[in-house]
Amino acid sequence: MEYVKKAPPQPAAVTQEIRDTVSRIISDVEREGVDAVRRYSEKFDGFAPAEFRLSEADIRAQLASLDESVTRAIDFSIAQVKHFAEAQRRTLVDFEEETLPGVTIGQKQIPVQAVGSYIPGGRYPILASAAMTIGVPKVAGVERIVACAPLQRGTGAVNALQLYGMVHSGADEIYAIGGAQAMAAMAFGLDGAPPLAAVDMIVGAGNAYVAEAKRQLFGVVGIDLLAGPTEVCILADETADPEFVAADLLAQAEHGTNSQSVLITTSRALADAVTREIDRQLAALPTADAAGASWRDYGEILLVEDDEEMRHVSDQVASEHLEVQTRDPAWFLARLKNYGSLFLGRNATVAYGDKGIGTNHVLPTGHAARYTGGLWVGKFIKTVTWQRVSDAANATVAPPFITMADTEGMVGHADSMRLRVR
Ligand code: HSO
Ligand code: ZN
Repeated sequence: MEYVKKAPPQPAAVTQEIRDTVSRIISDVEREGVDAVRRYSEKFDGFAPAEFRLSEADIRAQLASLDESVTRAIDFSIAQVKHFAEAQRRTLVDFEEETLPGVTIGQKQIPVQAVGSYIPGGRYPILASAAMTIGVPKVAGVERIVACAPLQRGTGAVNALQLYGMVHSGADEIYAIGGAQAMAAMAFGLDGAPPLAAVDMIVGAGNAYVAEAKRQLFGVVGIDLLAGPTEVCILADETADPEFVAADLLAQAEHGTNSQSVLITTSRALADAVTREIDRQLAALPTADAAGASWRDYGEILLVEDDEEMRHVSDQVASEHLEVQTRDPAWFLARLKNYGSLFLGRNATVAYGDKGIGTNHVLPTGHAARYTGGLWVGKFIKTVTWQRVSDAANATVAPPFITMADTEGMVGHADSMRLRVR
């Protein structure tokens, strides 16, 4: 493998400063509740509303005059994401098996009862977030979904189109709280009238502070995964269109100044053409400040010998999004092991997934694709187990287990089993 473009070394994304700040916010919210949330909202958002929970009337007023072409687009996105989540839900089944005569063991799917979803603000008011983190737990059967979103700077309000997404994806309660303080508020709950009751699990992407808050709150509540800066990797051979490849690399690069875009190719001619295309497209891209910085500091082009090496290097990169723009994408689908979501063929651009073609856009970053997939309906469902034993089956299972317990010195365990065969 040869680097046509190699990213210079970069500092770690999560600093000690972020860890310490988040830890202070979390313990303040745990101890002081709503007072701490108010203080941090004023500090970070420049404003704290009298009431953090949006009332029905607030919501109605905000949704009254939205651009219908945009709300229709959001409806389409929510419908596609829920459709696929419903199909995935059907793969999670309850079943039982008689593993020995009289021993019946089963599994059962039970939705998490209360979920807190974070809808990020940041550089762009992403309109598909709610479908991913509210629409999907709704399909899972979660009874109560709490959404938190930051106030937009200067307006004193949550973004109205994001709010539309939250309401239409199925949020039951919506709070105007942002950042690490939102994650702590959902995890611990907040007193007040009405109170915010603590949830069981917090999900959603956000900035480095939000991700760090989830990491520190894991255990108090469940989490989905730790989403860092967006990543895209594209596998392309000489059949790929350099204009498409460059556009897809830059699309994810515009997220921020630290998004990672990687091209792995078997064709030096394509590598050179994509390099030229990136410069050409950046010159006209209104978001070139971010996209250009990301490409300069994190962008890479790797030249490999053949498809076999391409898939091997790709599995090491373990990118959040992986596009395959090669002669035979099916060959890669059958063999690739590490990615968050795979986009096959020249038409399947990552942006379709981002905006709601149906797959979830909350996906593993920072090499986490080695051990997990992304957010999906199954993350909101606990697969639990049960067992039942007939009178006659005691004679089969008790003796070996009594032997084990006696050997371990666990007399109480042994006695509880001996009673069954007395
Ligand atoms: N690429 C982001 C999601 C997104 N991009 C939404 C644009 N809109 C993380 O997967
Ligand atoms: Zn994106």
